[in-house]
Amino acid sequence: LLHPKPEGLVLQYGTAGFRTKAKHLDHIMFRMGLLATLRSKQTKATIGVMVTASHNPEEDNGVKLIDPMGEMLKPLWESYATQLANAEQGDLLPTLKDVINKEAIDMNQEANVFVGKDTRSSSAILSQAVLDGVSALSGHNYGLVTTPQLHYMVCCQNTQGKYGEATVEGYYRKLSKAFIQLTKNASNRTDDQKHLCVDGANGIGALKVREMESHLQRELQISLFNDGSKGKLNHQCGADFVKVQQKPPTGIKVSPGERCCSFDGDADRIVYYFTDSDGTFHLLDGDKMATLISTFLKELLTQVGLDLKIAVVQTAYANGSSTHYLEDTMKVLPVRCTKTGVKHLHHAAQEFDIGVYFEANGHGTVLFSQAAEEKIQQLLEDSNINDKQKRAALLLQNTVNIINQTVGDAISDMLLIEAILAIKGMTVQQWDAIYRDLPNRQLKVKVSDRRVIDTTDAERRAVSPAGLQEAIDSTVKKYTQARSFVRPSGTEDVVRVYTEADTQENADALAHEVSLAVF
Ligand code: NG1
Ligand code: ZN
Repeated sequence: LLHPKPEGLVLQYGTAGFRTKAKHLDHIMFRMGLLATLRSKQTKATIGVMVTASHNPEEDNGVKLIDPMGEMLKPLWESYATQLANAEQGDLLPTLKDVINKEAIDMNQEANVFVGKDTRSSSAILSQAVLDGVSALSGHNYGLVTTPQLHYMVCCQNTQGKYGEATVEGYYRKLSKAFIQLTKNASNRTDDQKHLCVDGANGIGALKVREMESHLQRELQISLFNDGSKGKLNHQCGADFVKVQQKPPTGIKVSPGERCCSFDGDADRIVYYFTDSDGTFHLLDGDKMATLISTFLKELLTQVGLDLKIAVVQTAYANGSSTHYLEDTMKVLPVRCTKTGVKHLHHAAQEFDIGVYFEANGHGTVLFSQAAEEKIQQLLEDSNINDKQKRAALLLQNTVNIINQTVGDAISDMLLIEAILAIKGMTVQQWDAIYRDLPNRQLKVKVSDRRVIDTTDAERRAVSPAGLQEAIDSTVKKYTQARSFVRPSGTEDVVRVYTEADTQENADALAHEVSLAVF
């Protein structure tokens, strides 16, 4: 019997798909191959399966399915995934048949599944297990790719190339072309301004950034650290480490003031940072990126005179200063708050002409409605616009092209940020100074059952257990400029505590007090 399930093992398709120690995943991979085939037959489109555990340790692995337009799997199918994953060996066939019946799947329909993997040592054998499950007539194994590259290629395939060519080369060509066009608008850039330090987290992002570099015609000059040649994946490096520890990764040598960024293990997240001359570390996270990008887009829209509705989507983890800046200082920019998890942000962003969404941890992108893209195109064909408007319209068009709209993408976000800084003639220090982050703290608390905590208002308030929210409220009242919330993690067996306050000491003290209330 191929890929048997260890009896009694129960796993859940969560916000990050399935994720656990690699040794427990063989049967899951095989079954996700089967499910992807069914999803492909049902949608009559290509489906993606990505083998990765993102920012988690090298020993872990995981798997996520990608729907036809390159977006996350539909929630109903997430529940099929969980049912299929947990069916004991004898129940596997009936469970599959149940999905086929419920979804009225025509089993004669052709299927097509794209499979990709990250650089983990377990990924080769696990992606083979997926392929064993793909009984598709034409499955395609892309081998080593970043998560967003696979999302991109699934979308290209299902839009008959309208979004681009469904190859890694096609991805590099589309993004680099837009990048070169954008940076043409930046005059007199020095080599210093073109230089960027990248921490590849010893993962797939490092390999792919190397492949991409030759397409960039030295308009971006990258010093790559943690390229996988020595260090361990995500170990003391990568976007998650930098964000949570609020310090630079090991393995990176930079001078004070130098612009740096870190990818996570599958290159769908990115954070920027620099250390100033007195040694203070400055983190520019997803909120700072969302601010820079939305401000840039808003200015271009004003210049061309397009009336498009632009909004920023965040989660409760967004720094209060960023929300305050966008809503009050920028005035014009509405801000939405959703539950944690990219699918929620993506969904909310789709409600606007232009939706900029970022999680504070650096996962995010921009969505343009079809109407918005058409209006930008029409503008470019309009012979009545002046030179200034024409320039802005071209910038808008190339911005659309540089962005991977299917999902957050470290490489695409990096190119966009670099282009904006170049065009605005802005240093990383000036970008950082747009607003000052409120000191904050994130803690994990181990509890016997994290599911007793129920939340509402985009996870900003706890409705159960009784008394918890009242306890948090009265603690928060003792501090200045303070905010706090708790929620059960969707990816780890912990409760997360988040706090903000006027000083780091106070944010830490508040986090400690709130942890005790949870415990
Ligand atoms: P959980 O474990 O539910 O907090 C984490 C991240 C999410 C998202 C998911 C999926 C934080 C606080 N949470 O979710 O933003 O990235 O993992 O990978 O960073
Ligand atoms: Zn990731």
